[in-house]
Amino acid sequence: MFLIKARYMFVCDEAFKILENKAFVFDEEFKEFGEFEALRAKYPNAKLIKTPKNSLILPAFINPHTHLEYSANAYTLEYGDFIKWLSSVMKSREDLSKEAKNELVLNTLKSMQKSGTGTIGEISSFGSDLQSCAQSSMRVVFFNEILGANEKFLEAKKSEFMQRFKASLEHKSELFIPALSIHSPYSTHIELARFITDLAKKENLLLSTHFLESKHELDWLRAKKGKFKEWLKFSSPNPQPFYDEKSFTKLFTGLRTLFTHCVFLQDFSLLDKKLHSITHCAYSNRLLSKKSLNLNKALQSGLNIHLGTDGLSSNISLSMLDEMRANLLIHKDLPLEKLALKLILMATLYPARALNLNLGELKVGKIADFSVFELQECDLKQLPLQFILNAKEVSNLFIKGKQCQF
Ligand code: MCF
Ligand code: FE
Repeated sequence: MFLIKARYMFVCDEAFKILENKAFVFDEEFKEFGEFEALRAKYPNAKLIKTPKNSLILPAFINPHTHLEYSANAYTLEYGDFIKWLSSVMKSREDLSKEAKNELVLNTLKSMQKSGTGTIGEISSFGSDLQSCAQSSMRVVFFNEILGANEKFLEAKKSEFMQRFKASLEHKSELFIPALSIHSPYSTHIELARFITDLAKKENLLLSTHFLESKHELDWLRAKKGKFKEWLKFSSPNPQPFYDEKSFTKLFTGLRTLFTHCVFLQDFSLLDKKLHSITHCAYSNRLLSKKSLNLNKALQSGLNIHLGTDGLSSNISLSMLDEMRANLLIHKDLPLEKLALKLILMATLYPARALNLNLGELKVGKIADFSVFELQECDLKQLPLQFILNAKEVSNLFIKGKQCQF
């Protein structure tokens, strides 16, 4: 049992409660919150954890969408248009994934922990990130990805996928959660998509997919034309879309799914408020999509909207703090202080709900994933905003009550 106190705590409940000069007792879970002296008397054997004088404790960030196999990218992939980026991925993905050796992936995970992240959702394209994700102290939801549009290779794709999926199952633990990803509607044959949704139903697994990220994708699904028609000719001479927006989202009926991007989604009612959520990646959208998600409209739909960084394939940082700062700059129609509160929930409570994990909030009974930051005094109303603007690295990070070593 441990005892810790802080000048401030962001509880990260829906009301965004801030506790001042409080303490809590924890083991793998949060046990009790209250006054420091009272808790010390009640739990005399609890080990005291030292914190800086002006400290803030908040739930560890959850980044539900990363691509660690692309961590070697900087200067290689081309930005400004989605098809341009995709062509550069096709050209360089083998070299980039070779460069993303265990050591690079482990260091990337460590740098994410230093910026306060305790859980990630990793989209694994090749399986070369498996060992590092399984051996790291990070909590990882490991989304094994499938894609393939060419009819000729469907069986080969399925068996190659099953090998990766089974290898991931061998590492299953409380900190390593195997899951599934259907890459996108333009890249994944309907037979492969059904193969994955059947597996998700049978094994009760989480799903992730990229959806409506570019105007090209919308044109392809709606009007069966545009730049994707040209681009997909490498897999068949007269390509046709496998789905429209409705039939694609229908595939995920009854399945807990994270839809990443949705920049060009107009009808939010296609998604299920209980099971579906949207991962918003501001940096990635700026680099690839030419348009940003209308956050205000998306939030008003009542869906769970949360933040993710995407990979270094379309970002310069995997820090949720950097991602929040980008969000502060682009969503100008939302008042700054209010937006700051929302963004912190979009990096804690909301992704926890999307992933169905008992995390994201400082609350008795939740798993003790939390970070400690040092900060400066300021007006309480400004604190969440000032924290996002100024915070870089944690003083401490705890995952399942265990202190991470950096
Ligand atoms: O989210 C971004 C942009 N949209 C789609 N895919 C990816 C992103 N970052 C990396 N990817 C990967 C994806 O998992 O790039 C490949 C897939 O393996 C593109 S399709 C050959
Ligand atoms: Fe992505």
